[in-house]
Amino acid sequence: MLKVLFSARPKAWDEYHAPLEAAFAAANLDVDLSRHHPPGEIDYIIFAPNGPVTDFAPYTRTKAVLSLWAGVETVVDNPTLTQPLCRLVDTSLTQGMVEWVTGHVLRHHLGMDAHIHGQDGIWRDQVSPPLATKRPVTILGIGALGAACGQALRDLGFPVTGWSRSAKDVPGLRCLHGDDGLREALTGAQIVILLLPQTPQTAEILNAERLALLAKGAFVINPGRGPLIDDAALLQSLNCGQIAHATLDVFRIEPLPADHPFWAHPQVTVTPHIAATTRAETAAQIIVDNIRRGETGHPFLNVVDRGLGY
Ligand code: NDP
Ligand code: OXD
Repeated sequence: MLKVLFSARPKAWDEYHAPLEAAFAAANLDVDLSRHHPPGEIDYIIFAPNGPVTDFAPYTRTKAVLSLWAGVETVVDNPTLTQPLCRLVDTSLTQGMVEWVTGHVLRHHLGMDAHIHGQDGIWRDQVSPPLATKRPVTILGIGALGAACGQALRDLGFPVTGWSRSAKDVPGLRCLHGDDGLREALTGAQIVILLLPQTPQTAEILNAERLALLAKGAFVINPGRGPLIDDAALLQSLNCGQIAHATLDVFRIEPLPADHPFWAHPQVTVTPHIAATTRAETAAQIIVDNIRRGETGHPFLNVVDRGLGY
């Protein structure tokens, strides 16, 4: 019998316990799933960064650590972690991100705030936004989430440019990579979406110099990670009108402290790291499928490259 440790918040156990047991049964895997196995007996760890396991050294027979999160920046550098680390790539997470990103893009594209906040009895001039085809969108990071968001926006008519570390070909998107590609991707963009992982290479990738490349009055949407943006440079760009609005879901410190200038800024929308949520039903199947792969001699899916940090 396999021993699988569930290391996440107690609330997550309530959500995941039954779907995991059902998925193990459906995969014909004989598993003892618990939050309390002795470390030296554990075959797999289902892991969230806010769970109890922080030192992997005692888990001597563990074959893989399976993250419930897509972002792994808090664990990827852990020197005690020698086992393969798999990040989560999940259809529900992707769909959730597509819906959140599309919603916020359309809000800014259509200028919805003017009407939502303008219910004051005044029939204003009928100002039409440009069609989506005239609104260039750039997505930094075209992996599992960025590529899906890019394709959804392309299907709505937006011309979408995607930027990545390595050369990629995502159907329907103009794909650029590398330093020159970044400059080209940002120049004249009217909406920029950040879906990069947090690594030393992506820290403050959206800085003052790069914010200045965007079209005047551009919108910034960040569901990636807080440190991708130079916060001071963003505030300055908002105050001078270079950036019209920033919708931010992720921050250097979470929860975002109550006195942080983002909360009070009229051109900033803060959402509490809810852009995409891992859903137990689908995530359990993905995790169990990876364990089944490990047990049948197949390579694990979505193994993190520790050198690259994602
Ligand atoms: P992936 O690993 O699938 O994709 C990452 C993308 O970023 C790839 O295109 C990759 O390039 C690119 N990239 C990485 N490093 C660099 C670099 N130095 N320069 C240029 N491009 C780079 O990740 P996901 O799409 O699954 O997730 C992206 C991030 O979204 C997560 O790391 C997490 O931080 C965040 N997230 C946020 C959530 C929320 O609710 N707010 C929910 C889930 C995830 P290449 O293709 O060449 O490898
Ligand atoms: C994740 C997240 O990385 O929720 O999964 O941000």
